[in-house]
Amino acid sequence: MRLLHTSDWHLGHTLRDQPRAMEHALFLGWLLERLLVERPDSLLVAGDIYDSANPPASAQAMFYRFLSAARRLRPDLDLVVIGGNHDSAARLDAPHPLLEAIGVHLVGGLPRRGADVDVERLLCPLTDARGAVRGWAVAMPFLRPADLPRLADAEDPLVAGVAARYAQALEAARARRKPGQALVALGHCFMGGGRTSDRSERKVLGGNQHALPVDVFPDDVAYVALGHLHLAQAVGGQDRVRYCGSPLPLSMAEAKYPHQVLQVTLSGAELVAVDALPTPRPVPFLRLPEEGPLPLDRVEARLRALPDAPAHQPGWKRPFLEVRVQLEGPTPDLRRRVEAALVGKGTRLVRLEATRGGDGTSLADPDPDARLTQLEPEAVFRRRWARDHDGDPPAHLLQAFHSLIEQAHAAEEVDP
Ligand SMILES: [Mn+2]
Repeated sequence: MRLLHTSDWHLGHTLRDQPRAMEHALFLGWLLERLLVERPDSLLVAGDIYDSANPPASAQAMFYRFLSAARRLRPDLDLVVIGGNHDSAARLDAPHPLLEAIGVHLVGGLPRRGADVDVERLLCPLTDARGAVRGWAVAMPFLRPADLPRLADAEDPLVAGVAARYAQALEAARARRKPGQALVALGHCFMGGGRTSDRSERKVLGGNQHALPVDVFPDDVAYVALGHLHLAQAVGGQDRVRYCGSPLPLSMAEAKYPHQVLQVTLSGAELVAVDALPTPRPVPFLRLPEEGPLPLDRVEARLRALPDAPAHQPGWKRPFLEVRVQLEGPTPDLRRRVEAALVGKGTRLVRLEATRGGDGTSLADPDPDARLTQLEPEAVFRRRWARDHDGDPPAHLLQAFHSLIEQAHAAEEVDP
């Protein structure tokens, strides 16, 4: 039996207001092609379908078009989808009656039957091309604190609560399973030892310090298809517990990740192989200068040396660009100068990082005898300068500062 494992699509994502819809459409087209070419028995989507709890209608349409096309192209495919921390559980679950009718097993949030967890709804048989059951999936959505049993005595009640929910569902799957059938789990959670990326993965469960230990998934679970971390990785040195990562970079920090979906091969109840299928990267992510921040005039020269945009380049194909500048003094026209150097280059400036000199210290002196309020204005100005810049402030700025102070005093005298 073969599974395709993907997660963290973040449909509807924008990078500094730049839409990613074409990149998502190309990824989903590529994924449909994989369903036809590799012919996996199941497709597992481990959460963060959408970038936000309130995704644009166009993102929802894209998701439903994909599900409908996947079903049409592969009537025998098991489609299993769970909600992530970015998704609204209720919104994902709303079309459940329709999705169930076309055989899509989607669990947006922890299903309830009265006060109890509806464990049956978490279970999904995994079948082969002939329709024979080859395994059981536990489709556990992202769990919010309200989903967890109260285990006040536990060392970490949140972690213990999540572990208890998995244990309960895995037990139900074991009860269904016949010898030789594989046990598979889906989850959207933060595992201990996982490597995160800056600025992209929202903290889950009261901060990432609540990391799940890998033994939440006992050895009889042949494969764990995880979502949440955007860097593809095996957890705790175990091949069978995997984050597949996001198919696209969702921030500049993720530009160099090997974006992929995972192809998982099982034989009976055993894991045989996990192979990465790299996803297409139609839009380049550039970080300039590559070696780190440089003074503005040198950065401007680098930017002007970029090749001009190809003729008829569609807007969505324009490279994303991060520019890193080392500032030597106040540069109020920084953005304008960078943008001017980029005219005709067909890039999209999504991040302009300015590194300053100075000692970075606070304006208030640690010496209690020299409180900020007791300092002369010029002394405050000099400290402020020293925080961000090296050397003394230039004479013309000191002069300008004093003339502002005089104007402020004059205004005070007229209009107290
Ligand atoms: Mn995510």
